[in-house]
Amino acid sequence: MENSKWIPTVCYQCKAECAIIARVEDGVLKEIRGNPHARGKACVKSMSGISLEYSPDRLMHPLKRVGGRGEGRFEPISWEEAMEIMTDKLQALRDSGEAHKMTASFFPHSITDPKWRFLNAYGGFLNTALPHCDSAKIVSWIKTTGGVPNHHIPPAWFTVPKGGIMILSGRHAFGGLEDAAIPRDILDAKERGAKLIVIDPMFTPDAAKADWWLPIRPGGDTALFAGMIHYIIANELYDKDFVANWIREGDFDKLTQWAADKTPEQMSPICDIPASDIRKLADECAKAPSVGVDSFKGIMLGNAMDFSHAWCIFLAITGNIDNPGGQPLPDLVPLSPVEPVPTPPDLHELGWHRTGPDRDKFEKFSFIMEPTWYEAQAIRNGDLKILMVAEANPALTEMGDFGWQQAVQEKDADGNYKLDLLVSFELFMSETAKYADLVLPDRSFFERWELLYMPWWYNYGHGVALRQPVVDAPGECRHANDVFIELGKRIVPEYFQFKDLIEYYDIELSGLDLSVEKLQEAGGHWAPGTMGFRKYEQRGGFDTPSQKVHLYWEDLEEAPWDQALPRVAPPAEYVAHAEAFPFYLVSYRTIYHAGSGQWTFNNPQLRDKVSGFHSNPLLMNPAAAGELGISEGDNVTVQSPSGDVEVAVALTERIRPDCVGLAHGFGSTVGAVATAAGGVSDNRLIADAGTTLDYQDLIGGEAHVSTRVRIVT
Ligand SMILES: Nc1nc2c(c(=O)[nH]1)N[C@H]1C(S)=C(S)[C@@H](COP(=O)(O)OP(=O)(O)OC[C@H]3O[C@@H](n4cnc5c(=O)[nH]c(N)nc54)[C@H](O)[C@@H]3O)O[C@H]1N2
Ligand SMILES: Nc1nc2c(c(=O)[nH]1)N[C@H]1C(S)=C(S)[C@@H](COP(=O)(O)OP(=O)(O)OC[C@H]3O[C@@H](n4cnc5c(=O)[nH]c(N)nc54)[C@H](O)[C@@H]3O)O[C@H]1N2
Ligand code: SF4
Ligand SMILES: [Mo]
Repeated sequence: MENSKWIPTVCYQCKAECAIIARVEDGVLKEIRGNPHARGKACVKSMSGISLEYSPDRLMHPLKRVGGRGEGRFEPISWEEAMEIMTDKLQALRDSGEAHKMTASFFPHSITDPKWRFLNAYGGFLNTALPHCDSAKIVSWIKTTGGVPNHHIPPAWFTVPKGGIMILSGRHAFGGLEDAAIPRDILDAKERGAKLIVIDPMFTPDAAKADWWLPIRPGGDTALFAGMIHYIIANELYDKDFVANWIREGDFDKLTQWAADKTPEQMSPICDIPASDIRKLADECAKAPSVGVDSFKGIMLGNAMDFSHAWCIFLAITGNIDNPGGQPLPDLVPLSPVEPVPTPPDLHELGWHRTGPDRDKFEKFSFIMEPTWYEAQAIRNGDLKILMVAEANPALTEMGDFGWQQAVQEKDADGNYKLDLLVSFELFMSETAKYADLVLPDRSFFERWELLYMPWWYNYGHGVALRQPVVDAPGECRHANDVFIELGKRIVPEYFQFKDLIEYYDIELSGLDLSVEKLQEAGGHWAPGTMGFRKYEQRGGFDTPSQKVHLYWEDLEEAPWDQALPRVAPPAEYVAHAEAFPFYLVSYRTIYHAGSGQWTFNNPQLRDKVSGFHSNPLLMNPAAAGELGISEGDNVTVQSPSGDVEVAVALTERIRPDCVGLAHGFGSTVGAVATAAGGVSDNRLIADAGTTLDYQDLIGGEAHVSTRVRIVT
C-alpha cells in the first residue's frame, strides 16, 4: 500500500466533531479511525463516512428553483449566476437599511467562523441551531460563575477520581454523543471506582451501564435536584469552605429559605422518585470526592432555566465547580483578531431582538443567539427577508416543522414570497433544500479546510483543531466558507481584505505562533495545556460582578414570575394537557443518526435494517399498550394538541408506562435511501414555536421534549 497514508482531521458526521484519522489510497478514502494522538474515537457514523463521501446523491452543481417552493424542481446554474443572485438581493436589502432582516442559520465550527464574520460585517445576525439544546445551560453558568461552559462541555470524565459520581440527567451520552471518546472515558472512570447514575424516563444504553437508574417522570429534574438541595442544607452536608469563601454573601441564606419547603417528600410526587431515593442520592453526592452532572435534552424541557439553575446550585454547594470530576470552566486562549473587526448590529436598538410580543423582557434573555424557531414567526411578521441555511435542516428540526414549511411558502398581497430569498448550502438535496431558491453544493468535511476553535471542545483541551482536505471535492462543490468570503469581498470588502480562507486562519493563529501549515505539521491539533482546576483560586475569584458564585439571580425577580431561584413546577404544557393527552412524548437520539439530515438518514449503512437504525417505531411499555389493546407492530395514530402522525408500535419494558418514545430526525421525503426506509417526524407533534414565543425565552427552553400525546387505535 505504497500510496496509502493516514491523515489526521476532524469528523463531522455529527456536531461532536471528534479527532479522527482518515486513510487515503491513491486519492480515494478507504478507512476512518479515531485519532490516537488526540484521545480520539470514531463512532459508527464516522466509520460509515465513506458511504457519505461517495454517495450517488451528493449535490454537484448549484441549483436554482424553477417550480414553487417545496415542489422540488430545479435547474443547474453556474456559480457566477448564483453569486450574482445572492449579491443583488443582499445588496438591495442592505441599501434599504434592513440588513438585519437577513439571517443565517449555520453550525459555527469556530467562534470566529468566516460566515459569522460576514454576518457581523453585513449587519445580519446569526441564528443557529445551537440554542435549541442548551442556551439555558450556557446562560445559567454565565449567571452563576461568569464563565461559559458551552454546549459541548460535559465534565472531563477522564478526570473523575475513584468514588466520584457521574450523573447523566436527561443525557444520552452513549448515543447522543458529545464526543465519541466519552463512553470510553465514563466506563474507564467506572473501572477506577467511580459511579454512574442515569436519570431518564427511558432505560437507555447508558442506563444499562449504570450503577443506578432513576426512571424520572419527564420534567421532574428540577424537583429532584431541589429535594437534594434541601436535604444537603438541612443536614449540613454542603461544602462549608466553598460556601463560606466562594458564594456571594447573602445568597446561601436566600437559598436556605427557598429550600425550606422543598423537602424530598414534597418533591417526590413531582418527579416520581421516592423520597428515600432523593435522600440517598443527595447523601452519596455530598460525601463523594466529586460529582459531575451532564444534561442536554433535560435542558430543553419547558423549564430549562429552572433546571439548569438548580443544577448549578447543586454543584456549587457541593463544591463541584472546576474540580477534577466536577464542572470544568474553560480557559479561553484568544485567537488574533482579523482587523478591522466588524461590530455586530445592535438588534435590540433596531427593535428586532426577538419577535415575541414582549421584546423588552428579553434583556434578560436566556438565549445567546437568536434561536432558529423565530424564523417561521419572523417570516410571517415580515421581519425576515433573506435566510441562508448551511449545515442545518429546519424543515424537519423545527418545533412544528410544518409551520416552518408553511411560513417559507407564505406570500404577500402581491403574490411574492414573504421570505424574499432562501438559500440552502448542502451535501444532498434535503428537506430544507427542497424549499430553497438556491441550493449550493458544499464540500464535505473530507474535502475542506476548517479551523475549529471552540476553546472548550472535549477532545482538544480548550485549543484549536484543523480539519484538512483528505480527498478532492467532486463536481463544482465549494465550501460555504469560501462562498461567504466571496460575498464579503463583493458587499463589504473593507472587512474582507485577506486573500482567502487559509490567510484568514493564518492571521487568527499568528498570536499563538501557529499557522495552518504549522498546525498541520503538529498533527492537526493544539492545546494550551492550561485546562487546570480551581482556576478561581489563583485568580482570586470568578468572572461575576462580585467575583463570587451567584446562586440568586436578582435580574430575574421581575420576570412574569419570580425566577430568581428555580421554580419546581412541571412545564406548563404538561399540566395544561394532562387529561386529554395522557402520555409524555419522549424524543431521543440514537448513535446511528445525527439530527435530521441526509448525512446519516440517507446513508445505506446507517439505515441498514440489521446493522443500522432503519425506522422509528413508537416505543410503548407493554403495560400501557395492553390497557389500550395495542400489540407489537400495530399501527396507531399519535395525536398531540397540535398535530398527529401514524406509526407502528414497538413494545419495550425500557420506557415508563406513562411515556411513549420516538427517535428524532426521521420523516424525510427526499434521498434514495432516506425515502426507501420508513419513519415519521416527531416535530409534527410538537407545537409550532410561534405559539409559545412570549414565554419561551424566559423559561429558557423549548417544548421539543415536553409534549403530551394520546394514542388512537
Ligand atoms: N448520535 C448523535 N449524537 C448527537 C446528536 C445526534 O443527533 N446524534 N446531536 C448532538 C446534539 S445537537 C445534541 S443537543 C446532543 C443531545 O444529546 P441528548 O440530550 O443526550 O440526546 P437525546 O437522546 O435527544 O435526549 C437524552 C435523553 O433525555 C431523556 N429525557 C427526555 N425527557 C426527560 C426528562 O424530563 N428528564 C430526564 N432526566 N430525561 C429526559 C430521553 O429519554 C433521552 O434518553 O447530542 C449531540 N450528539
Ligand atoms: N423533536 C425534536 N426536534 C429537535 C431535537 C429533538 O431532540 N427533538 N433536537 C434539536 C436540537 S438539540 C438541535 S441542535 C437541532 C439540530 O437541527 P439542525 O441544525 O437543523 O441539524 P440537522 O438536523 O442535524 O441537519 C444538518 C443538515 O446539515 C447537512 N450537512 C451535513 N454535513 C454538511 C456539510 O458539511 N455542509 C453542509 N452545507 N451541510 C451539511 C445534513 O445533510 C443535514 O441536512 O434540532 C432540534 N430539533
Ligand atoms: S460522535 Fe461520531 S459522527 Fe460525531 S463527530 Fe464524533 S466520530 Fe464523528
Ligand atoms: Mo443540539
